[in-house]
Amino acid sequence: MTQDLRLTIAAELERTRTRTALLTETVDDDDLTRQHSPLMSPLVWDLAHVGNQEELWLVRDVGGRDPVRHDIDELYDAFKHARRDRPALPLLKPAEARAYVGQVRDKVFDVLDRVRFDSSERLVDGGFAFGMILQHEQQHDETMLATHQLRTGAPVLHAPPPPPAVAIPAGEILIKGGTFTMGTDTEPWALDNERSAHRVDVPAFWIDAAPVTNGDYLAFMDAGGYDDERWWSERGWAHRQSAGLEAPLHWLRDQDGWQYRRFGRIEPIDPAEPVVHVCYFEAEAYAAWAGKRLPTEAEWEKAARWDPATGRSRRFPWGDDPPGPEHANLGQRHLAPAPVGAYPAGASPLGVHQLIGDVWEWVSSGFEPYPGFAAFPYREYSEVFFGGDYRMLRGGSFGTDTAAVRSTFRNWDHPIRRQIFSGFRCARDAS
Ligand code: AVJ
Ligand code: FE
Repeated sequence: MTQDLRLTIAAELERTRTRTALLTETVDDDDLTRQHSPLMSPLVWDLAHVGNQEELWLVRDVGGRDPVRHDIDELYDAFKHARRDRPALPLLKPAEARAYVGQVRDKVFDVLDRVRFDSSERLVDGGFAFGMILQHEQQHDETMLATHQLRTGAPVLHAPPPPPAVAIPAGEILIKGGTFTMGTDTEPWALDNERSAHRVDVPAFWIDAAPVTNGDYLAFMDAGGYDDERWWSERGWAHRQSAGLEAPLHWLRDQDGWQYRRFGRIEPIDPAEPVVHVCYFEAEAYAAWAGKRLPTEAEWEKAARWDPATGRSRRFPWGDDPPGPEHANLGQRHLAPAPVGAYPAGASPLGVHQLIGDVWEWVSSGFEPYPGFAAFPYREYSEVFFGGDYRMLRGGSFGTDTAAVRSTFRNWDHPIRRQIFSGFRCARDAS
């Protein structure tokens, strides 16, 4: 058992590093060190930051080893320097950063060989610290993928297109009222904000069987949705005006209509694909125009986990099995969301499709702790963000790795952000 866990962790660490390498070796040193958007770090910062977190938690804390580099912690502390200021820091050069993450990783494999998972120490129990650190790397890999999307120049990432639609999801699904279990005590690598499991009473509601598509969203645009204040919240309208929003990020207009630029390629808009790169305020305006609203976080999680046959909350919409390629579009296997209806095997028992993968889904809730929350192992992962100007995002995107998403996983961002792989689906009251 312990040996199995060791092998699983080693394989996951290797798999994750392969992805990091792909994202940081397909571009030249200039692209690694430049800033592609003030919203993002230079890629070379993400790379060394991943290594530095791994060193802090696994080499020094779990392993009790001497520092690999004792002099760079401050440079790679996300709270010390804002993203926009990071290019001006005396960062490790690309070759130094690669050597550093490699040295850290060698020590981590040594720590992994010797660690006792059955120790009473909560940090290593069930391999948690390793799971946390490989999820952290995967989270930064998704951030780096968003940086690649913002980068200009010739395409460097390649992947087969997502699978075609093979099912037609129903329009909306009724989720019966009643309590369900939200959050978890049993997911070994769940982060602090997903804990603990608690009962939540959710009145009956309707939820869209699939994310809102480009076709749906174009109808909102064609109906003048961006120019009609009625559909926007007060803050949303102010932002729409000041930012000059008129289409999702990365959409380009020419004489024939809209196209998008995706990882350096210009492509026609696929009306069957979930809309991506919209901010919370755009999602909210679309929902109002459609006579609906965004789901709450509890509604989203009930739709994703609650099994009406047993009343139990499951790990994923399709059951308790980990995500396979037949279930969901995850892990940068494709460089786009899949059309609606491409993953019938991933649907919930009630027929809600594509909750996991494709696009992160904005929900209407802010970031609040669950009852009995305890920061673990560090306050800066979640606790310092509670009550801030955030909205939650659920379900992961095509750029989220399987190790970094669960039906309990909670993501958040400012409501104006749209450089992330964000889309949404709508809900409405049943009464
Ligand atoms: C959970 C995605 C909001 O990227 O800011 C990475 C994850 N925390 N390093 C982020 C995270 C520390 C976090 N999100
Ligand atoms: Fe980080």
